[in-house]
Amino acid sequence: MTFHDSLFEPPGGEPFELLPYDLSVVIHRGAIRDPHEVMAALMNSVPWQARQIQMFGRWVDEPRLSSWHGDPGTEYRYSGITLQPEPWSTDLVALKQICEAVSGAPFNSVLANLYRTGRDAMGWHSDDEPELGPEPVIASISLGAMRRFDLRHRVTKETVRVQLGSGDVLVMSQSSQRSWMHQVPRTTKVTEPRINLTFRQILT
Ligand SMILES: O=C(O)CCC(=O)C(=O)O
Repeated sequence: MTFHDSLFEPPGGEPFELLPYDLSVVIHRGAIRDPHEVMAALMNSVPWQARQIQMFGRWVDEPRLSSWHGDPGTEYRYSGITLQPEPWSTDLVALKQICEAVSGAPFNSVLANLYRTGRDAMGWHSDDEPELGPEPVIASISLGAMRRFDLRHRVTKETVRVQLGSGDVLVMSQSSQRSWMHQVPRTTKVTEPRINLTFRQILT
């Protein structure tokens, strides 16, 4: 198992590739300025929803709150549900533009997730829905509580772990969604909320 933490990171906070092969997941530490203010604004302005999703044939509560925003026509289907996009807010457009500048890719939608405490989580999955295309670029903003993010290779089972802090941006691209799965595991150590925004380009 490979464990990446700040010991392995280059000094000065320059972008850092997390994956050893079948790339690419690059972390941009502190790419969002004033993350505390951004988090506070999104806590109040995003229409957070508790949903039920289908897991192994049963309907269960999603272990987090979420909200899907995007251009008209950007439907998102996962775990037995189809989300129609909420409109963009000024804050979300500003964050989208930062992600487009950081990644060099365009985005037409964003999934916002609110992890209320460490009890909320995201299980192992890849963002490999057909509407994202074969090699999607996904930019992921973290705000609020620091949470562990794990990546596991589908074949070799090699695992990469990283702590995502407030203001960090992760850019996942190339074959990474085909070759690697990711999760945000449950933890009893975190009591504060975290927001994650994954900007995506849905093929309409
Ligand atoms: O919260 C995170 O950092 C990851 C979110 C995620 O995996 C997703 O939205 O697909």
